[in-house]
Amino acid sequence: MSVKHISKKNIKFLGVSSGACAPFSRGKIGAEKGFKAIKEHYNKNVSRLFDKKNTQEIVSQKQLADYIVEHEADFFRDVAPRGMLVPSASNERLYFPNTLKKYFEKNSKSIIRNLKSKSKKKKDPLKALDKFIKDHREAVQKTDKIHEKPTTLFARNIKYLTKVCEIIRDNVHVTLTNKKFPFVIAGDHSTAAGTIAGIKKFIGDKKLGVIWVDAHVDAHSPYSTPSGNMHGMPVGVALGLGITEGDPGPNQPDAEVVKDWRNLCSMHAINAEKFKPMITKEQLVFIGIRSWEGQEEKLLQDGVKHFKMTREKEDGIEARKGEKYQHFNGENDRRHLRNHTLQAVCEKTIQHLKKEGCDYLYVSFDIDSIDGNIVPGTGTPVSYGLGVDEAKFILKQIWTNTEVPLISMEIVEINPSTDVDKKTVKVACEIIKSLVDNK
Ligand SMILES: [Mn+2]
Repeated sequence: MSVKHISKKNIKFLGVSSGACAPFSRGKIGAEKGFKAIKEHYNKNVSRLFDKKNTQEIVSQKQLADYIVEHEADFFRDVAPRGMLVPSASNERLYFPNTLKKYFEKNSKSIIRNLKSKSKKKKDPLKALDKFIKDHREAVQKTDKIHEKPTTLFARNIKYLTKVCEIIRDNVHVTLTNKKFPFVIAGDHSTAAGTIAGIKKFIGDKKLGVIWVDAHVDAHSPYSTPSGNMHGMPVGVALGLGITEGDPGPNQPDAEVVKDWRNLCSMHAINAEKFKPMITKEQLVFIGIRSWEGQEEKLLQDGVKHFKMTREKEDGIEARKGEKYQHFNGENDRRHLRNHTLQAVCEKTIQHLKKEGCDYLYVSFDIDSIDGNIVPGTGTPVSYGLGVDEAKFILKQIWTNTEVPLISMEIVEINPSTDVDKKTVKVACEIIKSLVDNK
């Protein structure tokens, strides 16, 4: 289907009401409320952006909990009902959030029943599970070196995250088939893997250019992750890291994780004979990045086009003392004039993807690309970020560009539970409105 049928005049908002990837970590659960908060804001305001026809909640909190029961209950079965602390791969203690704790308290009997019926072959499934959980925990506590830890933690919750991403993929695909423009509003960034898969499923062999506006690079895989958090991996999924050639990193995930990872990375083309990633690194541009880890640095050095926030003279957006943005002042403010105007950043981005033969663009906008002082309501706020007007400018340039058609957009990581005076929700609404008014 020709993309000219996908008009931005015909937007469909797809809401993912969950912190899909790490609902067990502190704060992350708040991402579930992001979509609802945005909707609420508009319903209360004169300009009502969302109506029933063009808005659909595609992943709910209840679904998320159901998937956990279905796929990950063995790990959390005895931990959740008592609200204990769960060990994480980085050896920190993560708190079991109240919402899910309550769910498990209410449903612990049916969870156990479920597990029993699933483990008919085993004589005493609960005993086996107890042992598994005990071994697992002790192993975590024994060591602080990542590659000696239980390998299942290299891709936490990957099984049900795959489920969530499949739902997103199918909804994005259907939306495009119905000649509508999918505008995804999601919790944590892990969902972008599902969106890209849906677009890819729709466009087939055509090339998708991905513009990743974010403080982070999000290009880990189970082979390189320091935390096991899947929200640090959506770019890694799109690139098929660890499946395609090259050194994927120091971790040694076990066979099951490897299989799950391959499934996730193949979501766009399940029955393909040979694995082909959703995109190659030439089809990717980062804007606004200022936080990454080992293996991700290699990817950047390896020629992936990027505009980082920087205080040095190099190919980046230089962090600047902004008169408009009052949060930066005093002795520690080292922002200078930017090397490139934002206009040039946008032009270079689009020209690069055009030159690489991209037929369509998708922009994945993480609200944490904006300075952490302006948007506290996000999972991992980072300072020295974009201003609101700068973010709006960048997105508008991409949105209105006539070089390569934009086929979908995603906005993520709005977390009202850590927000201050609804600052972040308001910024997100302002951004969405500025684009939608600019069809
Ligand atoms: Mn991100």
